[in-house]
Amino acid sequence: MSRVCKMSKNVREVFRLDELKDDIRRNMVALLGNDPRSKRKFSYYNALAYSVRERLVDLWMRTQSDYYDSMAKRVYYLSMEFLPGRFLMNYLTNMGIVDECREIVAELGFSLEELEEEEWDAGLGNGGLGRLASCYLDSMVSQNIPGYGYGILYDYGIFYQSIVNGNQEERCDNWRRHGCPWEITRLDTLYEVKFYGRSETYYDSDGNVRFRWVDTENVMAMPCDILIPGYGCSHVSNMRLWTAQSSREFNLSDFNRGDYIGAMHGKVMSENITKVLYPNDQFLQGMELRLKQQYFLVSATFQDILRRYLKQHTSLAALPEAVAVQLNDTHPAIAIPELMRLLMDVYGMGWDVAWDICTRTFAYTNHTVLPEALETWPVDLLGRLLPRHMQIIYEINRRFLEGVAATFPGDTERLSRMSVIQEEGGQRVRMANLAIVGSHTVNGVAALHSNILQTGLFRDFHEYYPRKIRNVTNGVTPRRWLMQCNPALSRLITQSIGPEWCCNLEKLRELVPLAEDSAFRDAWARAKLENKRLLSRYVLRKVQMGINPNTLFDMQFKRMHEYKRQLLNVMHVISLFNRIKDNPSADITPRTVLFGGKAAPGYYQAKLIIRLINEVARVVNADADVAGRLRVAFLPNYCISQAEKVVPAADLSEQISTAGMEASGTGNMKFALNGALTIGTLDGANVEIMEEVGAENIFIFGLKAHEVAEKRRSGYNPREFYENDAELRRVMDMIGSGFFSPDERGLFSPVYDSLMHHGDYYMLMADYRPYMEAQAAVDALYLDQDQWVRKSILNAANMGKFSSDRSVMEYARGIWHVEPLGK
Ligand code: CR6
Repeated sequence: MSRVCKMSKNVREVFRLDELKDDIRRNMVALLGNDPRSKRKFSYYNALAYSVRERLVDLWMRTQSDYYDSMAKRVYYLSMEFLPGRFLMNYLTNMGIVDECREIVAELGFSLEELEEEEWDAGLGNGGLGRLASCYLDSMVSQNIPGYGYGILYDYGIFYQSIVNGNQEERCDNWRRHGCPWEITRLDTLYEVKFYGRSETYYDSDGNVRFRWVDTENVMAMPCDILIPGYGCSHVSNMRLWTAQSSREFNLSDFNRGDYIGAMHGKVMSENITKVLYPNDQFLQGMELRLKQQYFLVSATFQDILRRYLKQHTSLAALPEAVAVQLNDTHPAIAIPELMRLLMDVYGMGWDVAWDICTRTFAYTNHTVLPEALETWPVDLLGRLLPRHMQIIYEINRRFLEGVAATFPGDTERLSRMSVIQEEGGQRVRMANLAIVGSHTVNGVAALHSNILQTGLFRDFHEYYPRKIRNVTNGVTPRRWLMQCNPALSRLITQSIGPEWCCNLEKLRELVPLAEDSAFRDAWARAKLENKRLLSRYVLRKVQMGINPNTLFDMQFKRMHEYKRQLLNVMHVISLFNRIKDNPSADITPRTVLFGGKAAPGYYQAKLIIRLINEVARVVNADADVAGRLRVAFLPNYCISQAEKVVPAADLSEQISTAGMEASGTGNMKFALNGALTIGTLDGANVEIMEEVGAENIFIFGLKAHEVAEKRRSGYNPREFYENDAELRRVMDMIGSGFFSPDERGLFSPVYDSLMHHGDYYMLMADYRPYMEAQAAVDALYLDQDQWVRKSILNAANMGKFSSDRSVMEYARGIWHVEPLGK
């Protein structure tokens, strides 16, 4: 922390702020070829971005030489997704120059906020998993843990969602079409990535049988770096994102034959690898292109890791002492056979030595137990694309199963459950099993989830490797998710307890006594109201709807998925609507219910629920009896920059997944950190949030994870709830009969049927009444503003645990075995 305070004193000098204005003008001309007298916001945003970025390059190079000089062990965070959002404000926040920059920009005739709005989000991820990776990079570099993020620079990130006649429509997210000032493209660094071909044996000069991968089709990987400034900027790291380039010798024979277009076709095809992010959240699409993307990331990254390592070491034997690789889910798990291949086929090691190095290098994080998300690849597909890897996987499995058989003699069922190769229904490679076998540590992302891994999904593995599976509860960076997105609240907190909280979130506890101070409560409420006003203006701009900041802002923003139960929230809205209609003079707590989230383009049911939300909103918002008491809106295109507006303005955070299904959740943390009260099930990290904030400061309802499992075993009958609960029955009948879709009565039958006729897998019917009761408690508490605000303060004050600084430190000490540099 002292580092940060020291920094802010001479921040003008360190970042040459006196020259910033001139640099912006210079970059307008030199880099953008624009006249500085033009008042184009987009040009000024870019000129500012370049001028900010160039101030970090020096620090970045210094950080890199620090790493070299100290021979520090490095962490490589391999992830198919990063979700950084916008960079400008994050750079300024972490550099500590937001206010200074605001003044300078004003002198140029702009507000910082309007220039900020010119930046397009970097949406290189689907949701929580990608955003977690970005939070972890922020926390690594802010705590001087030498590390890098490695990923893919997709030309098209997560699609742009618009709502047309109530339905989701997808547009491509061509986020770099006007360039991206944060990228540093390394045109001169290219690695070759191989695909297809075959594995052949040969004898080396000592007469040993060796393998080589031949007749391959090659694609080049080019790195693009984006700097990641740590808070206070004593360190600056980067993420390195790969982009596919055709290899130059590609299809030379076609050229020679005069088939120019044929040769170009190959070039174009090979560059397709990094074109587009698969837009599925927790659903395996199983396309060959996706596996190509995964191997492309892994192969390029390992060439880079070994190049850097071999600059300072002569033998690969000490790799695990210098390199820790974290696999963000199984998406990059092909890294395990890849490292084996490199160590054996390229560097000539024997199996046992190579395997020992491998298993001391890798660790794997599991992010879901949903069966449809667990990756398996058909053996013939994987074997065709990566023939040598397939051989290695078979050999890993053979040796592994030998060990299992020795420990559990005669237990063939266990062998087939644990095998890396799934036999039933055509041979497939189980990537989770491969990742567990090839890693020294496996972790879940919240206590409950890790427990479910140990006793459920990975139970056999937990019995075989009793210390391998552990927990590291997720966290979020307080820099972006409080300091940057919520200046009103941050200012108040800093005035009250000093600035240290943003690097030591546990400090927020000092707010606890202030919850009893009515002047502080007033100030807290004013900050919330200010944020609600800002959001109201945004909603008006986005969906042309006025919302009243003095109503309870009830928010559910996350990917659309049945297990997250947006539908349960809609059922509550319909119930409120009916209560008002039945008794128009009823005294009810005025609410604004806001939704946001993308559905995977092929996920029919999730898209239908978006439509239902919009149709319910249409009916509710048009009703004169309801006016002023209930409003509903779906905000299109939920993304990081939208979250930064939504999160600070929430009163109530909806975290209502079926217990046992949300691995952790991180939105739950962001909302509570910004003073929202949570209504939620005992799922994922909600359990730990309750432990931290106290059961009296959170609205917990519904089945617990073990009860859900028990009900599934013993037979669950959703109809029973329908028959015994008139209010629920009425809601269901309205959905099923077309009350919300008068022009297309059967539109929502699939929603009705999934609950009434197809078993209600996510148990909404069972949780409806408990949810309604919890919502009634919310209403009652909101009427007592003093108590509500008190609890809001206590929520934020007790969120210290959920800083990603804490999570990253647990990984560093317990899994990566690295220490912060300079300590
Ligand atoms: N969808 C989990 O569902 C968790 C994040 C980050 C998820 C979510 O509960 O918070 O990962 N899982 O750990 C996957 O993406 C596979 C997610 O974001």
